[in-house]
Amino acid sequence: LHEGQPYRTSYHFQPSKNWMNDPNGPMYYKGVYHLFYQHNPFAATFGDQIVWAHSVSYDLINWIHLNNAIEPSEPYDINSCWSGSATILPGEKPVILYTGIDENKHQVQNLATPKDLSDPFLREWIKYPQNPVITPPNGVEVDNFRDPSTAWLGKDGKWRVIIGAQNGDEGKVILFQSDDFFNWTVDPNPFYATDKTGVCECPDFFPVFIHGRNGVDTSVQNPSVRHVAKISYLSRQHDYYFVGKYVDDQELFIPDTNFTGTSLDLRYDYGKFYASKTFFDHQKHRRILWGWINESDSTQDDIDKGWAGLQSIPRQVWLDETGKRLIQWPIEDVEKLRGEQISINGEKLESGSRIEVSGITASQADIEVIYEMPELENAELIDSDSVDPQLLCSQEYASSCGTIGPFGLSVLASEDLIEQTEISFHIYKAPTRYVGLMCSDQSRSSLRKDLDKTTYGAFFDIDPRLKTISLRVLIDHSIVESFGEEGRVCITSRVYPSLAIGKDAHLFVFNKGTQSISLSKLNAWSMNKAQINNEKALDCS
Ligand code: DQQ
Repeated sequence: LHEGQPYRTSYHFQPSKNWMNDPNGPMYYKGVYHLFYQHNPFAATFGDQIVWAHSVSYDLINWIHLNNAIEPSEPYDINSCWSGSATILPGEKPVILYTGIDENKHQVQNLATPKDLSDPFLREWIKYPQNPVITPPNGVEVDNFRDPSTAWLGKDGKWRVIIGAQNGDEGKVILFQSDDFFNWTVDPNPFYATDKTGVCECPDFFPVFIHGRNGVDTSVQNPSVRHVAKISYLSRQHDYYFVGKYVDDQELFIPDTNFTGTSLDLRYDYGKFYASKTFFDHQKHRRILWGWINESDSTQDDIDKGWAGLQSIPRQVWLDETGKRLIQWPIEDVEKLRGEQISINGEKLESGSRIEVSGITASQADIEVIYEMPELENAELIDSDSVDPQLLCSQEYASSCGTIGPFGLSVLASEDLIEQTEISFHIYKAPTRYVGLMCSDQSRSSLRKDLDKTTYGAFFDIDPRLKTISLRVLIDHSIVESFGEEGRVCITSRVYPSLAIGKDAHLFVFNKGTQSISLSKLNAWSMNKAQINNEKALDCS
């Protein structure tokens, strides 16, 4: 299974071959989850004939790949069908809005609807004859106007949609309104704008409950919700989000914080995670987030291995108790894949200790660790507002070890640790509080050259009243998704070990700090393979 393809995953969404990038139009419709995605059917690299590929699922984990839903065919999308979203109109009628690269290479927005609503898989989609329904307005570059969001309905009965754009080096999110979803009028005031950021891609806008973990449907507006705006900045290759207040009768979104371009900005994920999109799962009352996880190897590697691009495990997202940031957690459905389990309870990790967790498939695993909150008073001092956490994590490895940390997991490790990806915590004392630093260190992930081995890091608040610090890591051959503090800090990375492959991958728990750390609980599971197949293959099986 993995001989010739040591980096293909066993339970992450990916097409059978070739290139994949953004998740498109994710939706739940009549018992079936749909994921469309940007796909190059002809090569393992991005191309000039990008289509909307289409897969369906009953649990967001096991998938059936169908035929492409939307392909370049008309003057308004002849040069590619780029990203967009789905909206469920009243009467349970799904509709897709997507960006077409037209015959003049302008970016225009087009409508498509299912050919047959009685087909549970909605295999075929029909393009609206009067496409495009939205063309670039004044003040927007015609080749930087794309990625319509899911639409929402205002109290005035008008639809709203936001679209990413650029004008000079100003990034803009433009709002359009419509009574009938066919005729759209531009709002002259940008919904959101930032200077010196370049184009805003894949904007998303959705409500979240102030209390609880349930998701909220996109059009809900009442005192029990706050709103989240998300932007993918091409110039940064990161997904940023802003929590704030939506004043709908003024079409005004007032974020709690503005984009600063520093590590103080809120990101869904502080590793590799881009062009993400949420949808409301009204079967289980969840807001679900998909993120495109690109490769960290070279283009030639992608051509040689014949594929490129993964999607993250879908995450449920909700507002944390402070109301200031989101919490993300792998959907519980992934736990169905858990196989044999190893547990370690009440172990003391002395300074310099390292324990191997053996007995599970360390290259395909789900790990949850709970550390007891250590004594904090002799934590090293730091001014976390003036230090870049990613830089600190990179120096971390180089510098001597600290007092409280780094402690954590070595994953996809060779037996002699010459290859390992280190997920760790380090606790510091800042002027007025304690801060945690979470690192995902790819610098020693592989002996192979010409890989992007960037180390990622992020700060998170430590509440000394809490008795524990938690870490969850999903490992799947060439992707490591780490969730710190029950999903308050997420870091995703791609690694391509040359030794720590398949059964030669090992898992260790370690403490390099001078202060011992108590491991209150560690559970590690082997993960079984998800069923992700082409429908055609299923037909003849
Ligand atoms: N990828 C799509 C664009 C979008 C970009 C093209 C974000 O629509 O802006 O594949 O990764």
